Amino acid sequence: MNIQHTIPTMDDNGFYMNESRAMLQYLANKYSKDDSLYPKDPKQRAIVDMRLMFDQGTFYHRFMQAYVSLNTKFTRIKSIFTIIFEALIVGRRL
Ligand SMILES: N[C@@H](CCC(=O)N[C@@H](CS)C(=O)NCC(=O)O)C(=O)O
Repeated sequence: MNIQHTIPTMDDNGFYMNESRAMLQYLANKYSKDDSLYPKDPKQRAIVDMRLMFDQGTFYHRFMQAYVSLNTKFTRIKSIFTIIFEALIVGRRL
């Protein structure tokens, strides 16, 4: 179904998709009763596409970079406190 084995993955009657933003575009194109969610007017649609690309290419990317960086720092700080705890409380030598 999805060779990347990521979620979300979608099965629309045998038509398989991954990539969440492409799914949203497909679902709006196929099932929307009007064009309020995904406008047909090129300029209006461009605004929606611009926000989808911003989410994918800028926001998500930078958020994950920040998360990984913070998580790495947190792990390092935790290991320092573990060493201090073991030295002071458990009595292990530094
Ligand atoms: N660009 C993809 C990202 C998909 C993705 O990375 N999904 C994550 C969960 S949010 C996942 O399945 N990770 C597991 C993995 O990469 O093995 C989308 O928007 O759907």
